[in-house]
Amino acid sequence: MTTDLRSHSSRSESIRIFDPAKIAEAVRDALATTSFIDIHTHLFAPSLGELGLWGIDELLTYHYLEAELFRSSEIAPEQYWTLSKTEQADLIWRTLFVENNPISEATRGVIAVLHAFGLPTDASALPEARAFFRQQKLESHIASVLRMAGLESVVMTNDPLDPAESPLWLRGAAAHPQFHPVLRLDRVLNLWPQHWQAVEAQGYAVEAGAGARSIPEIRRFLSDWITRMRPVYLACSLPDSFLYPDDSLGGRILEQAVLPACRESGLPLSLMIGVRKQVNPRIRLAGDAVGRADMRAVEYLCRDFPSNRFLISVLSRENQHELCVLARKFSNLLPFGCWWFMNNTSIVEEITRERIEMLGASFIPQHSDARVLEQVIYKWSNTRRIVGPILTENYRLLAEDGRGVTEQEIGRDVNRLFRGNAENWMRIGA
Ligand code: RAT
Ligand code: ZN
Repeated sequence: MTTDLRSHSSRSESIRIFDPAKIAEAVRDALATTSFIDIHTHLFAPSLGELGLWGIDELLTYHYLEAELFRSSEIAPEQYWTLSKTEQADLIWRTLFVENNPISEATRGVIAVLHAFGLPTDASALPEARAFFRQQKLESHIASVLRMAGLESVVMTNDPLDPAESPLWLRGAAAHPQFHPVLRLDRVLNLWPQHWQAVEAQGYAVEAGAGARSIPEIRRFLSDWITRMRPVYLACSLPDSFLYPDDSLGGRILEQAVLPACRESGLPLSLMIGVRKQVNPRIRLAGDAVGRADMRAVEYLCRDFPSNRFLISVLSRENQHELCVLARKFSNLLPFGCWWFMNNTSIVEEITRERIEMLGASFIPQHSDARVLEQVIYKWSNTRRIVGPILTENYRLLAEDGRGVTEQEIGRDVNRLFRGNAENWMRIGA
């Protein structure tokens, strides 16, 4: 009996599908049954304690929603920041979910999360949602959220110079099989003058100018943190004005300390390029904007450092096509995700189509950037919903051009896009 079933399923797997409706079904199935790896989030393993955000009030005070609040409420940012978390969440709920329809991507996400837990979604939903989240025990809640999101694991963002985070690592935070660390270097690469003393305080002989004496010490700092954290990659977000080659302080630290550390450890470097920090500091985390970057910096890095591997995401829509072209030139470049202001249905659709057409399955279509645990539920359901029709369309065209696709081949692509490329590049699961 078992043998019959197996031979039946292997027969159906090798059947080439030409019918668009059947292709769509097979794609939906592959997307629904593959556990993804979320390669960039701001979530934290339970051993990192209070840093991990979850629950309805955190969902409502997400900075994407705070930005929207100030467009629909008279409240001044200065006054908003004096409110308690609950008062802030109440105000955002009233403004964006009661007095307005939650039709933006970020507001719709909160509705999708409530719905996924079987909670009411109408104007009076907030008290019941709060009661529900109060009852959850974190460890089991994490497991069920990841299951609901169809995720095998998530990649964190870990800052060795964050005064709230670094002591936890120095004391030996426990690893968690579903939360992979990442050594995030924004303070080292972009903000050295403000943070070099924190490196010095950890026992490294560095100085403000990051001169020749400091470089080996920065390398020692990186290598110690790589040993301590066991990150799956090193990372930095960069402004639209990022240049390479560049004789600035950050440019020297990148070239002389960070890139050698990556080569030595065999880890990729993730560069997220195009953020214009704090164009409106009054709204804090929501106050960053976007600018078009000069992609020649990426080109020269990939060309000059063929033994380094670069995971690249760009924030400007205008840079997306150039990124695909560069990925066709350099196999040490892996485009990933539709980052932040790119993570909207219409733009994800456009970018993903373009990437498949230019790169096949040799990229990572999405990451969630979740800051609040339950966000992975809506962000990954959005991704599956958007990517399904795009893959279907590509297989339909392929069938029209003369080659049907098998279920197995569809599964192979979905697996490569949403976990295989990550596993290979980051040695996750190795
Ligand atoms: O999308 C975001 O939440 C941004 O605020 C940033 O955190 C960005 O994703 C980053 O990692 O710098
Ligand atoms: Zn992020």
